[in-house]
Amino acid sequence: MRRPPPIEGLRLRPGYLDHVRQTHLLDALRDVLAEAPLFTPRMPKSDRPFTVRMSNCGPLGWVSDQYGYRYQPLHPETGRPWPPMPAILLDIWRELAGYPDTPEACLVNFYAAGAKMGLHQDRDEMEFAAPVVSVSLGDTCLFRVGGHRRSAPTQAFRLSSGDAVVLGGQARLAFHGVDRIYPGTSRLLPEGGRINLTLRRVTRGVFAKSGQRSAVEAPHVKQPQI
Ligand SMILES: O=C(O)CCC(=O)C(=O)O
Ligand SMILES: [Mn+2]
Repeated sequence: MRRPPPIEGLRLRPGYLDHVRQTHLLDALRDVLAEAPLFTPRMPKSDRPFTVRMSNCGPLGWVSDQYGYRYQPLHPETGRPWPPMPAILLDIWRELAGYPDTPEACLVNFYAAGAKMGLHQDRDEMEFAAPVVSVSLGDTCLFRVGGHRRSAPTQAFRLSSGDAVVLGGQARLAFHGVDRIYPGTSRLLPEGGRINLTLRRVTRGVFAKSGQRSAVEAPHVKQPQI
């Protein structure tokens, strides 16, 4: 079989998080979800519910309802601010993103056995120079990615617990989605299912704008306590 052509800017890191880091991340996520419970987003035009349930952490969170797709600082059901991003997610961004400013949103997707996500572009952000960094936990899924048009050819591969994907460069605006999950392929989540986390920069970063190195990378600058 012919190998599909590489998609510029798409980086796959199979096994990026070992089991210990996966359990640390899951513990941190449990705290996030206790403060910001999963909600069911709805499609703006049809008002149909997504099959995926969602939450967020960080200063901004992605939501979808009859008024459209957007980022907002408050949980749509509790009205409270999203919880801060756990340090382990900031570490992952620093390791993988290659972008000097911190992420502003981490979208948490929970896929139960029959859930999926149609082909879409992540384009509600104002900053496309920052990649979207994705980490998966729990059951394996079939992830699909293509080009800048919905009709462009796509390729699909499996993402397992601990795998990371970076959508940068040309791939930043590539159509992508999740065709299905494979129930029972991981024992990380006691009830089964899949969690996907996507770290996003929403606004143009101050360090990116000025071309400076960020405080998190510059060794002489004291780290803020998070
Ligand atoms: O679940 C995934 O792997 C992808 C999620 C995604 O594309 C999104 O939340 O925008
Ligand atoms: Mn997406």
